[in-house]
Amino acid sequence: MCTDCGCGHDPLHAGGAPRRMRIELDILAKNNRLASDNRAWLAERGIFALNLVSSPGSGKTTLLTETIRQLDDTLVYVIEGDQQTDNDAQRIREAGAPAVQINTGKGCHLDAHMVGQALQSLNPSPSSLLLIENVGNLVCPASFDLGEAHKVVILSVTEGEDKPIKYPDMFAAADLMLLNKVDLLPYLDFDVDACIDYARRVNPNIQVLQVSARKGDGMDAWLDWLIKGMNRCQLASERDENSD
Ligand SMILES: Nc1nc2c(ncn2[C@@H]2O[C@H](COP(=O)(O)OP(=O)(O)OP(=O)(O)O)[C@@H](O)[C@H]2O)c(=O)[nH]1
Ligand SMILES: [Mg+2]
Repeated sequence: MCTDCGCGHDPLHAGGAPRRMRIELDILAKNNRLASDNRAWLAERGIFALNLVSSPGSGKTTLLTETIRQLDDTLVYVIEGDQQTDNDAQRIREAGAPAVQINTGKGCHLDAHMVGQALQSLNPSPSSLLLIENVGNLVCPASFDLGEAHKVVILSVTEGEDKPIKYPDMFAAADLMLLNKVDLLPYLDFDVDACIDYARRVNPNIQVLQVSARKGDGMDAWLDWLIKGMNRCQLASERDENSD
């Protein structure tokens, strides 16, 4: 349970004391203020920021390294979140992008304060792409805004098609679901249509792309989604600059 990080998910004491609820609300309110600061900082610079969320092992880092390799004429920066190790940041650097690793220790999610600090050391260039890989956890990161433009939830086909209805908060918070490891579909009984239907039951507006970070299927559509987002973000920042 997450008392250490204060994210408020406590299966043993669900519906607990009012004091606990007040502390949780204070933590989320403080996080939201810091997330707004991050969002303003990113918007001023026209940086398109995404918060990638999923269970452990869905393929987030593999997707990021492939994305960095394929977007070789785009400035990409990465913030990595894991409880321990800097394995993922090393993988990102090997793929050619600057990365900062945050270790959350007992914590099970990134928060806006951590990301604000990481932004200061990473110092991403204006008009760049910032990819934040959250700690592998399909529950707690849903509650914590980091200042991103979109949450992108990655679900791999080895996890079972019912995850969107079992962990609805995450799929409700995300604007895009990447269904990863589709190269494994021939060996599984995963029902893609049912999975998409479940995701749209909790979030009728969620976009869905089917990808294989390992084999490359669907990567063009994902890269296209990223580039359109970056262009929109840049235009909005130029509009704001001209209206000042
Ligand atoms: N077959 C297949 N395997 C994949 C694909 N994407 C990732 N993997 C494998 O899945 C495993 C986990 O991949 P990672 O990229 O480390 O997953 P992650 O979500 O970053 O993991 P955490 O950071 O620990 O949460 C690795 O063995 C990858 O090679 C894919 O599209 N197809
Ligand atoms: Mg990873």
